[in-house]
Amino acid sequence: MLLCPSTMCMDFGQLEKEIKQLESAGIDIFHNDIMDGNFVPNITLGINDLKAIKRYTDKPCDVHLMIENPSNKVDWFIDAGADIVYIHPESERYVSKTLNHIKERGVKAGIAINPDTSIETVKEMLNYSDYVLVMTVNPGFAGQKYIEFCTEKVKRLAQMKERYGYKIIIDGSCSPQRIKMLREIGADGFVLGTSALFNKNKSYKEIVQKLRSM
Ligand code: S6P
Ligand code: MG
Repeated sequence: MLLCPSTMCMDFGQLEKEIKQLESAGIDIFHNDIMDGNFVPNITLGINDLKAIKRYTDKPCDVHLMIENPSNKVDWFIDAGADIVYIHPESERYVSKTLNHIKERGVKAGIAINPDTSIETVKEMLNYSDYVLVMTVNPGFAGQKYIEFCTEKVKRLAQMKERYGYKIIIDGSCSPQRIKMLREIGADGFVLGTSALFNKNKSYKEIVQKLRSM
């Protein structure tokens, strides 16, 4: 099970300490939410934040690009050290072309799909996707409510994943109970934000151990 802490939920005033504590807790991938204020109604991390995070860790770092027309910007993030690049098909005209470009640059490519985006509309893109990030909230903010109808999409994507060879990561309101349920239906990993990991009275280590033992 891939556990991916959402770095926008970290205390950036203690960046190095946060990263080291998350690493020693046993997380797998740092999940970096990049927003442009247009595709989503918020602005969060940018290129310099990614560079700063990379300075303190050798763990893989993804970028979840919630930006309009990412095709001409993916290189900026790959140059800054991204190991996995997620783009939203809703924001890009030639999605497979951009996914292919990401792979040609030697990093992993993924599509991030909004709650309103159906599998039918992204099926072709699965051929070029190493990861599928299933949004179970509308992107933009941490701490939102899980959208129940997304569970069905996870089930269907799980049935198709052997054929295409992608991994399914869930992003949005991943509480311990939901992680257990979604894991059972075939999800491979989870973005951990306020629902499971941050602002709790337990250490990251305790929380991660508990999630892994469920
Ligand atoms: C939302 C973003 C996510 C959040 C994550 C927070 O737009 O893409 O990655 O950071 O969902 O987790 P939670 O548990 O607070 O919903
Ligand atoms: Mg995200």
